[in-house]
Amino acid sequence: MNESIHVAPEVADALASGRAVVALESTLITHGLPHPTNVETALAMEAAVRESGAVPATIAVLRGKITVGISAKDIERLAGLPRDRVRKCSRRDLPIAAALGEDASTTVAATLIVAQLAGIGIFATGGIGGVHRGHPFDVSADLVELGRNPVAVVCSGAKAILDLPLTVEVLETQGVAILGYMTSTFPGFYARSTGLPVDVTVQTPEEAARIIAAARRLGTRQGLLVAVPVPEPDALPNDQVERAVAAALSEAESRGIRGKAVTPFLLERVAELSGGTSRRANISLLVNNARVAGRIASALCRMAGP
Ligand code: PSU
Ligand code: MN
Repeated sequence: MNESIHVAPEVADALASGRAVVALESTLITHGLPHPTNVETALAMEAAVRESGAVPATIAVLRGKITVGISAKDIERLAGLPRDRVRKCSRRDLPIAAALGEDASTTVAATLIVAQLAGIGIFATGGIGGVHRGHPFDVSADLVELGRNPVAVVCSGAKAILDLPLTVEVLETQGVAILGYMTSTFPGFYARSTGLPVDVTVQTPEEAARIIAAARRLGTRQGLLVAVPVPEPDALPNDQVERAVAAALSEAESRGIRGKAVTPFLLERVAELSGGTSRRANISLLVNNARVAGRIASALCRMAGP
């Protein structure tokens, strides 16, 4: 095991005995949701993973230690840190946070790297990063790491603030298959569908697990996406999402928001502009994705046998 990574005893035991484990990221705690919704949602995601028979492993950097399976206390501590003072770690930031002894969160990109190093093959989040609208060279490192790390990411597509057709193109370039979970179209994060096609539709956790197992046997190094639409009762209509996203984007442009600040700013503004309905959708899809990831991880363990 990589010496720079600390794995909590419960997670280490589960991995050693071949039990199901699901990785969870921490940027949604520090930058994706406001306090105390962030704590509640992170804990609800862990509970959903447990209910589906798997062990949750929320990943973050704690006082410089890259940790797999942080405690509820640590989740609360991270959640209470001021957003502008906590580092949102992508691949490039991990060594900085580690060397400076910081408390920091991990994005999808960094969580993929750490999960892979720890031997965890399933990971749940809300929406991955992607290609930004009007900025085709602002491409989230999430897409690059998906191409490099053999981990299945359960998500509701990419965040609606992005250029989704271009994001799907880059996923194709990176060799990342999209499995539509009970859907034949790529989900639109707050909305159930973008109308873009997926590579294959799966109807059950077992069907998803079979494809993930085949990828592992083949030994190709890329990840794949299991794309799960937001639960129907909390979904927003596409036109409502588009109106809020367009307004938030033009504000970000005029305020000159750049780099890693773009996504947190847009999520926050869309939530305000939608009267909180986008946030409700975001929480709902996060918890649902954690549940689905737990079921797929459990199905993979059953396939592997005792
Ligand atoms: N999913 C959510 N909320 C979030 C994120 C995902 O529902 O805040 C985070 C993930 O950590 C993802 C990051 O990696 O947003 C994308 O940031 P960027 O666009 O700067 O790569
Ligand atoms: Mn970016």
